[in-house]
Amino acid sequence: MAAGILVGAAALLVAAAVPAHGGTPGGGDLVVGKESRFAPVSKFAPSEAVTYDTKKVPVTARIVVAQWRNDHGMTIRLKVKGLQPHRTYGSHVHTKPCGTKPDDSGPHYQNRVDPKQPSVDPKYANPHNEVWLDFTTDADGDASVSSKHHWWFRAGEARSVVIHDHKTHTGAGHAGMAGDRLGCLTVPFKHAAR
Ligand SMILES: [Cu+2]
Repeated sequence: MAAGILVGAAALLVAAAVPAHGGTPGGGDLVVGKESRFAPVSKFAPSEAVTYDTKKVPVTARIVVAQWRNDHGMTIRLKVKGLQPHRTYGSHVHTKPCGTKPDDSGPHYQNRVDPKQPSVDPKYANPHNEVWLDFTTDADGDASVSSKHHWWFRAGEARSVVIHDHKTHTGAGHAGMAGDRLGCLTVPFKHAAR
């Protein structure tokens, strides 16, 4: 019974994340929609979202990630519910699936890959060459953010969305850094325009 209620609530979230009548961010076709409730590492199953800090990303919180294909390329949207209120978090698309350790999700996905890793060069570590989804929550701890790109992911190289402790830095030497990895959702992003 509890599971049924959960499924119902989850369906509502996806409906909220995916506007009806094609009113998508940038328009186009929804190609990926994934949602989950955060689970602590001790109960983490690879299909779920994981929290590494149950104070800043409570197990009651939810996450929805969607990817659209559209005329200009793709749009990625992140929605969260029930995080800490009035708080700014950093967030990005990462290259590996979530795991029991925060670093398991690997570095950020980059369209043009910085030959020097870890990448802290603003020429590569910026919101146009990577997918940044930083957000600030409202009084309920909810937020929604989207990011548009004129390129598509390479096959198998975009695997998760990570939530970080603070807003993403942009300056030379620390561009792309956003503090501790607080939570993560493994997402089966699509890699080709067709
Ligand atoms: Cu990140």
